Amino acid sequence: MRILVLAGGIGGARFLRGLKRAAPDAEITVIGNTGDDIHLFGLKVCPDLDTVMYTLGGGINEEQGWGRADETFHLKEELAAYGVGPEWFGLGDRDFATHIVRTQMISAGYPLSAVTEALCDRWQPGVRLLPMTDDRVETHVAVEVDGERKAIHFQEYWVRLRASVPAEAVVPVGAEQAKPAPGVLEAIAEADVILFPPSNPVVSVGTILAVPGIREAIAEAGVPVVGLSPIVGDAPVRGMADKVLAAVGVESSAAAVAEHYGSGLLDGWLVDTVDAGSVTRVKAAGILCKAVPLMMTDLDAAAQMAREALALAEEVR
Ligand code: GDP
Ligand code: FO1
Ligand code: CA
Repeated sequence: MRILVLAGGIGGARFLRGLKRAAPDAEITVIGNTGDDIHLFGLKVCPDLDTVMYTLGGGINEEQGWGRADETFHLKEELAAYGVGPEWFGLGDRDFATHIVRTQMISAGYPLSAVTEALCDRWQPGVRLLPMTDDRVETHVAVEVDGERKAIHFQEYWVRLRASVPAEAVVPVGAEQAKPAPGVLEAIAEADVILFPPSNPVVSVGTILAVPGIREAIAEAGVPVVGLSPIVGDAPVRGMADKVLAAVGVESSAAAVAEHYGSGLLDGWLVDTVDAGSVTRVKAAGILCKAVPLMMTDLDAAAQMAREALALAEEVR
C-alpha cells in the first residue's frame, strides 16, 4: 500500500512514527512543509523537514519535540559573544551541522529535494521525505506592534513573540510562484490513501496546499483522504494553531478545521473522544467522521490513531 502524508513538524512527525508501526509494509511518502524555513547566520534552516527526519531517524530531542538529542550550544554562545544573533532561535551544535551541509549543497547548485534525500541517507527515516517545493516559500505573519502593522517571519511570531499578539494575516510568501518539488505530484497520483496528520491546518498543511497544483492533485486523486484533528477540546494540543486559525477566520474547534478543509478535499475526519459531540456537524459537511482517542502520549497511542485513520479510509473507499 502506498500512503501519502502531508506533514508539518512535531504533530506530523509523531503521527508518522505511529503510522510506520501500524503499517510496517506500506510505502510512505511524506510531503514536508517548507514555509517555516528561515535563513540564519547565512544558513538555511528547515525546521519541519528536520523534525520529521530526526524524529523518524532517532535523533530528535524527545522532550522538546524539535532539535537534536544530546545537544550543546557552544557555537550559538560564541556567536552571541560577537554580538551576532538572533539569540531567540535555539540552534544547537549538532543541529548546525545539518544546516551547514544543506547550505553547502544548495550553494553548489543542488535543489532542496536532492539535499533532503542526501540528509536522509544518514538518518534513514524509513519514509520518502519530499519538500513541498524546491522554490523559496516563507510564511509571514502580519501583526500590530506599538500601533504599527508589520509582517514578520513565522518563526519570529512563534519563537520570539510566542504568539503573544494576535495574528492578523498569515501569508505564505512565494507560494503562488512555487512549483511542487520533483516527485510530489507523482506521489499524490500514485497514492492508495492520503492522510493529513494532526499538523497545524494553517501554517503546516495549509502552506503545503498553497503550492499551486498540490490541492488540485489531492482533490482529483480519487483515493480516500482522511485527516486527524490537531484541535482537541477547542484548543491546540500544543503550539499556536488557535492564533493562526483566527487569522484565517476559522474558530479553534475540531469541526471548524474539518469544514475549513471541506468535503472537496476531505473524505474522512477523526476527532478526539472529548469532541464526540461535533461528529454530527462534521458529517453534515459531507465528511465521514468518528471520535477516537487522539492524544499521542506514546508510540502505541500514535500507532492506534494511524490504524483508525486507515480504517476510516477503507470505510470511505
Ligand atoms: P509543528 O510544525 O512542530 O508545529 O508541527 P505540526 O504542524 O506537524 O503539528 C502541530 C499541531 O500538532 C498542533 O496544532 C498541535 O495541536 C498538534 N498536536 C501535537 N501533539 C498532538 C497530539 O498528541 N494529538 C493531537 N491530536 N494533536 C497534536
Ligand atoms: N522552537 C522553539 O520554540 N524555540 C526554538 O528556539 C526553536 C529552535 C529550532 C531550531 C531548529 C529547528 O529545526 C526547530 C526549532 N524550533 C524551535 C521549532 C520550530 O521552529 C517550531 O516549533 C515549528 O516550526 C512551529 O511550527
Ligand atoms: Ca512547523
